[in-house]
Amino acid sequence: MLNPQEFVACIKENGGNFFAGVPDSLLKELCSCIAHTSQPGEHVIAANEGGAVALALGYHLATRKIPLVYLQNSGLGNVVNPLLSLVDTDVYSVPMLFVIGWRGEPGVHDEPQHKKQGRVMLPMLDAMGIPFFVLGPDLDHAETIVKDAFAHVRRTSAPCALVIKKGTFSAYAAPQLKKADFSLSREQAIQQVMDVLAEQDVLVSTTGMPSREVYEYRSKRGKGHQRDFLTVGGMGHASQIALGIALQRPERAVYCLDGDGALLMHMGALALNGTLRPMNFKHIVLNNGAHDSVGGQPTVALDIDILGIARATGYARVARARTESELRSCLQDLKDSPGPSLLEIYVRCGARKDLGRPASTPIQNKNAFMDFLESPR
Ligand SMILES: Cc1ncc(C[n+]2csc(CCOP(=O)(O)OP(=O)(O)O)c2C)c(N)n1
Repeated sequence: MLNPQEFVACIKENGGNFFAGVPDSLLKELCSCIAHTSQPGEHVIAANEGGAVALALGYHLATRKIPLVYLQNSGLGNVVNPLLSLVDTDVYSVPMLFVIGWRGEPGVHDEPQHKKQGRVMLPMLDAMGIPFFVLGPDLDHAETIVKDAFAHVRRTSAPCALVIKKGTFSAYAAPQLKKADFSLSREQAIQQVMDVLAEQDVLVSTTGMPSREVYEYRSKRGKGHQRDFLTVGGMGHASQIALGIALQRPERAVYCLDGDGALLMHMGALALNGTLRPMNFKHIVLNNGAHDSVGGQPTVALDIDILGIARATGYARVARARTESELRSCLQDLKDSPGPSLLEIYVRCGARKDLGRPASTPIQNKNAFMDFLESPR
């Protein structure tokens, strides 16, 4: 296994002193080492992976140095546009090193949303003309690879990627970051929300653990999964899926359960939700100030005024809940009043160790959801 500290030291020895990215569970140990060992201004957790590429580009323009961009391969799609239309040798020819977590590697068990991306990642890098080195737990010459990768980036003034297999990095003992200590857990908040939904209401839940918590609570209540669309991939797009449904089915209340990391990832969605004014659209943001599902790396969401942004983009009602009783009254109001509405719930980080994963397939879930949407009120 690679020691994250030695790996980061090696990156720095080769001249890599700026890191931007979106965290990944497979790169969790590396991410916490980068966060812990970087000085202010040397590391930015970006809103999305395309933004990380842009930050890296800006860093290079200002310093002539080589930045490092880290991401889960799910984020490759977000990277493609700035990469091909700015960073590429046909355009500005910008040197940068990518570190990409390989979810869905063929032959390694993973969730359905990672399978296709896992299969096509190396061909995608090939098609984009990005040379790559694959790093796994058995590797004993990572230092040479990092050196070669930097040399290549320098020589060509173009990107190069290090693709990281599952289990490559050993544990990094980071000092515990101070986390917000809210009284509600995300799972409690989700259950409270689901308890107040009417029979015909539908729910679109965001990527990561929130969707797993939704699925498990429905299973526990034995009511089937037809009311829920789980946004298992496409992080940041849950509210636009909900908007797409809400606009077509104005007679049904459509709830979107969002995460703060996901909200930040494609925040432009708020402007559409507010401006198109679907009265049946109810947006709930579970704000723990972190990418909890992939290791708890911080977001800036507790430092910004999400309600103010929603209000400014045209949401009809906004509210915030921090406790169970505040949530009870906010949910009643959300239910009774026309939207578009946004309810922000402050929740603490953490999930149950034994949290399950959906037992049915995405296609089974989709079909049940569509049939349910068609059923008469
Ligand atoms: C485009 C993309 N980038 C990164 C990921 C990896 N990922 C899955 S869940 C998650 C964190 C989500 O954070 P948030 O929305 O705040 O919800 P929380 O887990 O904190 O409840 C990340 C980064 C992904 N699935 N897709």
